[in-house]
Amino acid sequence: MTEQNTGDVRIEPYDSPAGGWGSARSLVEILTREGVPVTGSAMLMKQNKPDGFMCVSCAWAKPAKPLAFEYCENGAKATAWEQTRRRATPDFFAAHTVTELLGWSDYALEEQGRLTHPMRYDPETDRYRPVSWGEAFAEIGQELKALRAEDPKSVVFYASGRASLETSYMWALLARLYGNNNLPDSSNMCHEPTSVALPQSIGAPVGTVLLEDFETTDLLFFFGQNVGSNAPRMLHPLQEARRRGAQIITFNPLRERGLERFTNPQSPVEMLTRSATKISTQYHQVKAGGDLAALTGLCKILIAQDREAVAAGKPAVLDHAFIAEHTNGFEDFVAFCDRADWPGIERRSGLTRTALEAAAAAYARAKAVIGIYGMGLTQHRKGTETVRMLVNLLLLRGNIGKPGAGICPVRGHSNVQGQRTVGITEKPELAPLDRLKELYDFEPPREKGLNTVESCEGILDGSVRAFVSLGGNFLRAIPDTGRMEPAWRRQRLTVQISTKLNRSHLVNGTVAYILPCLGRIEIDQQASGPQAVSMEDSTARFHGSRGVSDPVGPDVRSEPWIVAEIAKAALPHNPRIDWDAWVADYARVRDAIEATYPKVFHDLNGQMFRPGGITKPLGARDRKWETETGKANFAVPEGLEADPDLPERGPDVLDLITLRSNDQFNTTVYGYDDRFRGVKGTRDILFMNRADITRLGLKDGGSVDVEAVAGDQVARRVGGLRVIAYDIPPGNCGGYYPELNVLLPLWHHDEQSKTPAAKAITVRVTAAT
Ligand SMILES: Nc1nc2c(c(=O)[nH]1)N[C@H]1C(S)=C(S)[C@@H](COP(=O)(O)OP(=O)(O)OC[C@H]3O[C@@H](n4cnc5c(=O)[nH]c(N)nc54)[C@H](O)[C@@H]3O)O[C@H]1N2
Ligand SMILES: Nc1nc2c(c(=O)[nH]1)N[C@H]1C(S)=C(S)[C@@H](COP(=O)(O)OP(=O)(O)OC[C@H]3O[C@@H](n4cnc5c(=O)[nH]c(N)nc54)[C@H](O)[C@@H]3O)O[C@H]1N2
Ligand SMILES: [Mo]
Repeated sequence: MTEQNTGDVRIEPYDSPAGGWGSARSLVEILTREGVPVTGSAMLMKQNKPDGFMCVSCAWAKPAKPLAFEYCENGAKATAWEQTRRRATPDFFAAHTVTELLGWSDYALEEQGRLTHPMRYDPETDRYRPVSWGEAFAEIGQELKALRAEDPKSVVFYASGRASLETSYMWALLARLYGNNNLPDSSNMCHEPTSVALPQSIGAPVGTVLLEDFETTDLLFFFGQNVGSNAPRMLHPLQEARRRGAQIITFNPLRERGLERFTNPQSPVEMLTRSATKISTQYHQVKAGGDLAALTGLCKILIAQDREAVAAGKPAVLDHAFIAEHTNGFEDFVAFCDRADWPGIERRSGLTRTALEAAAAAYARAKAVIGIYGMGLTQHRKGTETVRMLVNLLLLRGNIGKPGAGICPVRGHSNVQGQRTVGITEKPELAPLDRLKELYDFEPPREKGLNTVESCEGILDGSVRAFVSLGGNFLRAIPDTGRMEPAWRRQRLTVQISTKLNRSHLVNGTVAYILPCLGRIEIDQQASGPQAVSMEDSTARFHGSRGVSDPVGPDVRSEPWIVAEIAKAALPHNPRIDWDAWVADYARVRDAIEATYPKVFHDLNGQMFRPGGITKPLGARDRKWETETGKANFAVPEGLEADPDLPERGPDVLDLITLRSNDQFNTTVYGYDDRFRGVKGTRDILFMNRADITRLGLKDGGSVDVEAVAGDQVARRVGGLRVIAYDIPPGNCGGYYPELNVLLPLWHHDEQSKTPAAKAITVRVTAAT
């Protein structure tokens, strides 16, 4: 493994709150390093403002009345990273062979700066060489045509969740015109359990909570979401809610700093007095994958208390009127909870009945409750069931479809939710195929396409011949990277539309291209003038975004232009689609989006810059359940185990959680510090419970090897990690994604949605040899 450290490694507990001075310092460091002016940065002033650009980091809601600085430490880091003065020019590529670059860390690759020129892989010299855009599209078009003639299903069109609604709409149309629904996106590794669970439970594929609900809620549950690092702007509404007296109950194996204390870096008083708001009022360190059991315990307590209350003639604990009018499957669910036994619940959750009773008591008192969750719930074998279990808890007291309440998945990439809304999906039933047929006079493919895991399987078995990628770093983000890399090279064609160099570019197909594109922060000049784009946030609101800074270079093009050129080069002419007119004026793409989705979009062009955004219509918010039963459905899980089919486990086997540090955005590594967790200068670490360290004969600070226990004859190992004694439940250990993806078997995924189960990988840890 490439070493992921700076040589100056320090591990010290970090006592400060999230936000605060630590955040200000960390930000200045990165702005300086990337050559972005620190003071008076006009760019940052426009971040997440109604007339500015929408942050390229997370998807959290954008308020109608933004703060003076409506960005967080990590949003500003993302801006600095994109707006860096550094450039990965053709000279850089001439100086390094691809084989040499394969030995570089993720950090070192992206730190070369923005890509400036279209590049084609040259096998003779093992280098990427510059080509003209014209040559690039001619060859890509020819290759794609040849593959289409053989089998249109042999090509995959991947999208990472950053591209705008406009680009995404064009991308999905390109794939369908090409002849497949092979449209995996980063959501397949992320919130796919949400997209599967919520339609089953409440008839809507996305969360129901709006930003205003934070103003009236009494209680927020936080399941497996690390707000301080991954959605820090949410700390402001949370702080406000806490000040009003709302409770926050967290379930997380780790004591994450942002969920404990927060100092608002934009409040001079808080900064000077070093005061902080306590965020969580209860903190439950559930075992990895123990949420299904913990949630069952909570529901079991509430059901039992309700029975007692009703029998004693006291007010009911459950909302029986809501359950009767709006839900289905309640009796079966009650039977399941009654059957679940306490020793099983306590063992699997790692929490005591008393602890769960405290959480249930707070829930029973609260009038309006929000259930927030992230990767800690979704990335398990039973991820979809676990999400449905959280909905069950909310349904018991009518906490969906009323102010201050609802289900709130915290989405990842800044437009990942929007991509689904405009057709990037491998599931044909989610795309308006008949409408597309009508609009564009072609026969859209009706067969299910490949999701992320299935694309990987196709690459392994040779049926996928080409991978065309709209952003992202697929090969680094997926499971089983050790098995996938050699298979990846057997593809005929790899094309990646990217802003920065990453490892996916270096493991190339026979014909391979890197196409450099503009980021969202840059001014995108087209025939009709500078263009705006739109996106959807985590609360299903659409916002316009306008670039504010100069393009990084003369040979860098916009994503819509690149997608249109690929379409023109690879597809037969379609008189109904004028790709050039769309590129000349993105408002025409928005017209097409509106024509395709008349129920969702109305006057997008006119309203997209409205402060606070356009609210997407969602039946569940008004208790209109668009499910098969016409009601909200309680779900009965199979059992309490979120990661059931693991092989026989001895006492030396641990469950590994793969985590993000505070200094990364997915596979983009900004630096080697994880401030809140007290790690400095390294990513080569393994957090372990002290008792496990002793029990396994290891040493705090010692070096260990980690091997996956998958029972499938494939060797999956990572060597030389440093053990850190940490406050993590016994039997669990933690380390960083993407470095540890080599340990994650491809088949270890959520049963229903196929999201890789990256939060519970069974491993054996031994002293380094
Ligand atoms: N700065 C920054 N922002 C980001 C990203 C980034 O990498 N950096 N990534 C973006 C993307 S694409 C996404 S999807 C989101 C991801 O944001 P999150 O959903 O926060 O994802 P993670 O950091 O992977 O893990 C979330 C938390 O789950 C906890 N956890 C692990 N296993 C379990 C479990 O079994 N049960 C429970 N209850 N908790 C568990 C971990 O301790 C961790 O605190 O953030 C987005 N925003
Ligand atoms: N073990 C483990 N694996 C995981 C996870 C985990 O928690 N644990 N998390 C999963 C999750 S939630 C996700 S979302 C995936 C992330 O998977 P991806 O979305 O595929 O990966 P990113 O790291 O976000 O992609 C970074 C690259 O995107 C490109 N890029 C950046 N901005 C732009 C832009 O504006 N346009 C274009 N065209 N390209 C751009 C840059 O070249 C950069 O190198 O990883 C998943 N993998
Ligand atoms: Mo994600």
